[in-house]
Amino acid sequence: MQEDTKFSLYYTPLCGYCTMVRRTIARLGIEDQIELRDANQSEHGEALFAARGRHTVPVLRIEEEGKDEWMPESRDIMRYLETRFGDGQPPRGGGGGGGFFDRLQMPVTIGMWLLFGAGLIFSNAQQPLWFAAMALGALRAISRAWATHGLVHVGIAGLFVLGAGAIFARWQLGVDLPWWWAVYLFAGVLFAAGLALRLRARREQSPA
Ligand SMILES: N[C@@H](CCC(=O)N[C@@H](CS)C(=O)NCC(=O)O)C(=O)O
Repeated sequence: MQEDTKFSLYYTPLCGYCTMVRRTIARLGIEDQIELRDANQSEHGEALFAARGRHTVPVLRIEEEGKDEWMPESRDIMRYLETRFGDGQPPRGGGGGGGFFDRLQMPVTIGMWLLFGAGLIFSNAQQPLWFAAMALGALRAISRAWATHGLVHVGIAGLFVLGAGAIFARWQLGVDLPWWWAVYLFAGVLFAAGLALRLRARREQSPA
């Protein structure tokens, strides 16, 4: 029966969520049953966009019994693969399984924003407040990088650690690193991008 089903995973090499799904595939030993399609290659990227109207990866395509299903969301894909090919247990690991760290992502993100905002209002306590915000950001980024092993997520985690270190050096040691403002700016851009992605993902999930 399974032989009649064709599975393809649309992914990109640098995407951490895709790496997470690929680790599940490797763990289940089903590499030979799932064709990997790099969405950076135009034929695959175009097919993905034609089917879904967006380029977001990972997406598992399931062609079965005349149906052609495109399944987005790394953790849904992992859960599906576990159920279909594994022991049916939910996947382990922070970012992928809806576990403890996963549930912390949203409160931690809100906490970061509040601490940054508070730093703007209470300028006499700006350094500790912004340090706390950066430290929270670093923890969040590290937990995500830990879960996905994605190169981009590891890079973001490194930048947050650098930012927290820069603010700490300024606050506690009085060292004025000339590039500290660039770190704030970068963190701001990341927050805004993260928020935009989250809103888009929510929009993507809401229609049936
Ligand atoms: N919540 C999604 C996140 C997927 C995601 O953000 N994918 C990124 C790459 S790591 C992406 O495709 N970004 C480009 C886009 O959305 O067009 C999941 O877990 O699968």
